[in-house]
Amino acid sequence: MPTTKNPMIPPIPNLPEGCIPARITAQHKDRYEAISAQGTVYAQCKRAAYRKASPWDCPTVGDLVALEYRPDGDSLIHATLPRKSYFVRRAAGPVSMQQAVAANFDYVLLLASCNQDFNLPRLERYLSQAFSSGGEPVILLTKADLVPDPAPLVEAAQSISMGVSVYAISAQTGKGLESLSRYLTPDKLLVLLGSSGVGKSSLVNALMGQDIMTVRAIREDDAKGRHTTTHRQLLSLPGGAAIIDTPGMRELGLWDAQEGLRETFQDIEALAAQCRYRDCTHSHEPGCALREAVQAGLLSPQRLQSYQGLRQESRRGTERNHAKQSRGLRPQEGPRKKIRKEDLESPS
Ligand SMILES: Nc1nc2c(ncn2[C@@H]2O[C@H](COP(=O)(O)OP(=O)(O)OP(=O)(O)O)[C@@H](O)[C@H]2O)c(=O)[nH]1
Ligand SMILES: [Mg+2]
Ligand SMILES: [Zn+2]
Repeated sequence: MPTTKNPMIPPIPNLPEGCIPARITAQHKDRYEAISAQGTVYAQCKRAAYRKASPWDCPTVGDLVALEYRPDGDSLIHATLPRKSYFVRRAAGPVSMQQAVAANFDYVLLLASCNQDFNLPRLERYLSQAFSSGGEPVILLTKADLVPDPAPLVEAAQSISMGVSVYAISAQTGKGLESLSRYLTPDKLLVLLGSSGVGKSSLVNALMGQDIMTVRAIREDDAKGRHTTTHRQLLSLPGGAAIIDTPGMRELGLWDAQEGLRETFQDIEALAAQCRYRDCTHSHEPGCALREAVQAGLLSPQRLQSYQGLRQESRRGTERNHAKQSRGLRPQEGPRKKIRKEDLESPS
């Protein structure tokens, strides 16, 4: 019987009787692939244990679970253990419920490529997702071999990164990969986030030292990816760390990130608190602190624009999800009147 000492499977006290810890590495509908002291196993959720489970309770890639090992047939998952970090999306179904789509990672590697597809507002959006996940974000500018000097792009990314580290790397030449070693220590779990075609799977292969994940050329005309990776997959790296390769953001359904948005734009949110109207749209209202800051040269108009765009998109995403899932059960909202802060704050 193979016993592996894998840093991805820590000892866990008080598991249900007869269970061992296991880490979910992939999901195929109701069937899971996991690593455990028994090696790689296939497993399903134990019916009785998950009868009343919500989508949130169900295992996802990266989760630690309590596993009843069965040598002949699928093993049984008795419990999903609490998560220290996760990405969520709204689960399909009649009620709006959340579902985790990757869990327990330490670092979120945000990838953007040094080609014509480089786009700061998109990077800001990914950053907001990363901040709300509980993992520590790191920005990687991929395909650095395609530009004579990636420094200007690194600087541009730093201008919006809120202190998050930015590295230029190339999976093809290996340039810059050594800067990742500080994140690749044993028992650390990394997750990749970025649009299709930025080179997530290529980075995984470079770190693995062999071609495990399928990689496909991007479209020549607009440099967009072809959605090659369709499932999340956790792989153990040679040094003891592990990495979760993912499909692009759209496939992950991560468009609803109000909370992370707040962190990415802390500076703007702090300023916005000084607008005269509490529900200021920062477009035409008198006493708008944001427009005043732009006029005074204290805030870049592009940054305000990208904040506005993301806020709208995120709000639309939320509304779309709510609408889809509550099927008209939501009360109708009338037109809202502007509320003055003074009206709320002064005792009357
Ligand atoms: N020049 C150059 N090309 C790269 C580099 N890394 C990846 N590519 C190319 O970019 C294309 C897309 O790479 P993938 O690794 O499949 O991208 P992905 O992010 O996994 O894409 P999806 O799975 O669709 O989300 C392939 O043609 C790769 O060869 C790099 O460092 N330099
Ligand atoms: Mg891929
Ligand atoms: Zn305002």
